Amino acid sequence: MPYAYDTTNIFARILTGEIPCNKVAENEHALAFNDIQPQAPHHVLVIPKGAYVDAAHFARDASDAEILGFTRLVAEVCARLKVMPGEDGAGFRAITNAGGDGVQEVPHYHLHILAGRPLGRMLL
Ligand code: DGP
Repeated sequence: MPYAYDTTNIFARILTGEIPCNKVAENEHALAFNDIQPQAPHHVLVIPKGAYVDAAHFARDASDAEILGFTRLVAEVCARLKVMPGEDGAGFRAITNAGGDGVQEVPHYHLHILAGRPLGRMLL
């Protein structure tokens, strides 16, 4: 099934530099920046630089290099935030919303990294 990617979505415009962001880390394939509506003391969004709508689209169509670059940037963000599990009781939660039932607002794949307080169990 082909995915229709909306090139005008807000994260596409952050990637072009049209809209500013508070950058946390970046590599060839991915960008990490602070969420504009933080739900925890640390709330970072990691996005691929390629045009992927959601996690399933990315997992299916991204190249190995893109997937590796994205994954390594997640690790870099956790290291920068000092929330790698094992570092003084730290830890984090990584979640992604997709589609209507997932209540995804921005149609460019993004992983939420939440940390900095006990996050409690996910009760849905
Ligand atoms: P989701 O429901 O997973 O699509 O969440 C989208 C997130 O994106 C939400 O936590 C708020 C954040 N967000 C929306 N617009 C902007 C923006 O212009 N800049 C930044 N940094 N974050 C944004």
